This record gives sequence, structure tokens and C-alpha cells, in this order.
Amino acid sequence: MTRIVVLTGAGVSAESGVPTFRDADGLWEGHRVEDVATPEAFAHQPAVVHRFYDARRAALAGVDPNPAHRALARLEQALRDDLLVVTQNIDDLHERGGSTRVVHMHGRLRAARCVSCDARVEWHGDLGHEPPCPVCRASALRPDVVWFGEMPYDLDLIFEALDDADLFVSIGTSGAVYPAAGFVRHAAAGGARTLELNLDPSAGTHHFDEARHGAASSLVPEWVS
Ligand code: BJW
Repeated sequence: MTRIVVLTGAGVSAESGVPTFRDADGLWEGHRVEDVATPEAFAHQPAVVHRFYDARRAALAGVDPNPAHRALARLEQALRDDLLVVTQNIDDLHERGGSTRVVHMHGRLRAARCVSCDARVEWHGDLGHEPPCPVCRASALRPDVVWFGEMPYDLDLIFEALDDADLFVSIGTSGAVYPAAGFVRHAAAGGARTLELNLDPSAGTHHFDEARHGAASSLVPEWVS
């Protein structure tokens, strides 16, 4: 049974040099994430969407986990199955920081999915040249990420963990995107205490029992120690 569920967002990776989505520098080549992270954008402008993800996948090679990722890995070493990290991030910095119990509810940059047969493959290079699916060969690959209007991954597992949790901690997320933004209320309804660790008050900060504001690289190690 999972005692602590930690939800992370772009803010946990910000100090590693991965840009967030909705802060001052949150635009990519002038596009809002809401304009490029949709099935409609991929249908109408696949080259633009591929460029967005190919650039972010390539940038992963130049970034490293920061003290917040490493603190969560230390907590997992102490708590084992009692800790679950649910991340909205598609980078792999939690895993590279040492965490193993990580759910990527919005998918992973280093994976691709066939638009026809749904086969999933690990992917480290560019997808922009539209390689064929290695399984069905009939179609092309897309980034294995969850766009607006699509169903996030592993929701059954996540809601079950939230039901069981004694403590829910939200780190580095603006609370602008559902269903993740609703997890705090779900966890609280199940009896969990709730804590927000974020640079600024999130959109849902008033739903938390406690909120601490500052940089994740300081707040998370302080909370874990
Ligand atoms: C720091 C820091 C530092 C900075 N230290 N902190 C209910 C109401 C209204 C709308 C909806 C609703 N339910 C569903 C919707 C529709 C939609 C939605 O939410 N729209 C909103 C715009 C309102 N949701 C969906 O379509 C989702 N699917 C869905 O709902 O399916 C049906 C369903 C229904 C009911 C139950 C279950 C399912 C899918 C959403 C997919 C989102 N995809 C993206 C792209 C993924 C791939 C990619 O990365 O490109 O996910 S969009 C983007 O936003 C990405 C992120 O994971 C996500 C959240 O962003 P995040 O992480 O919060 O980043 P920021 O930038 O917003 O915030 C960073 C925060 O960090 C800030 O607060 C900073 O202050 C802080 N920070 N530096 C600590 N150093």
C-alpha cells in the first residue's frame, strides 16, 4: 500500500535547465503549449510538432537531475513501496536521479508510439523524418506523450494510490491542467494530508492543508530530511 503520493510537474526539472510551460519563458518558438500539444496540431502541422519534441528529446542529453530529484530518490530508498512518484514530466530526470517507482502520466520523451497499431518503442533520436513503425511497418511513429483531449496514462493505478495515501505532496506544478490538478481534492477526500511545494502559489493552492513556496531544489531536500 502506498502511503505517500508525490505529484511532480515542470517546476521540479526547471533548475536542471528544462523549461517550464507557463512561466515567463514558457513559449516555444512563439507557440503556447496548448497550441502544439494537441492531436489537431499533429494532424495539421506534424513537422512543427515533431520539431518541438525532437528538440526537447535532444536537449535531455545536456541536463542532469537536481537536488529535488535526488531527494525524492533518497526518500524512496527509505520508504520503498510506500512512496509513489507520479510525474507529469516527460523527461527522465527522476529515473536518472535514482527513483524507480515513477509513473509518467503524460508519457515519455524517450518513447514513440505507432499512430496505427499503438506499438510502443524506446526512441532516442529524431522522429521528424517520420520513421515507419518497426512492428506494423504500415504507419509512422508519434511521440509517446499525452496531448490535450487524450487520456493520461495509468489513471486507475494513480487514483488507487491516492485513495490509499496518508500524504499527498504536489511539487512544481501550476495546477492548470486536469486531471492532475484535481488529485489534491481526490487525495483529501480519501483522508490524506496535502502539501504543496512550489515556487509560487499554484492555481489550486487553497486546496492544500499546507503550502511552502520556494525553489524545489531547496524545498524538497528540506522536506525529505
Ligand atoms: C517551480 C520552479 C522551481 C518553476 N521550483 N517550482 C476539467 C476542467 C477544465 C478542463 C479540463 C478538465 N478536465 C480535462 C480538461 C481538459 C484538459 C485541461 O486540463 N485543460 C486545461 C487547459 C484546463 N485536460 C486534458 O485534456 C487531459 N486529458 C483529459 O482530461 O482526458 C479526459 C479525462 C477526464 C477526466 C478524468 C480523466 C481524464 C490531458 C492533458 C495533457 C497535458 N499534456 C501536456 C503536454 C505533455 C507532453 C509535453 O510535455 O509536451 O502536459 S500540456 C503541459 O501541461 C504538460 C505538463 O505535464 C502539463 C502541466 O504543466 P506543469 O507541469 O504544471 O507546468 P507549468 O509550466 O504549468 O507550471 C510549472 C510550475 O512550476 C509553476 O507553478 C512554477 O511556479 C513552478 N516552478 N520553477 C519549484 N525551481
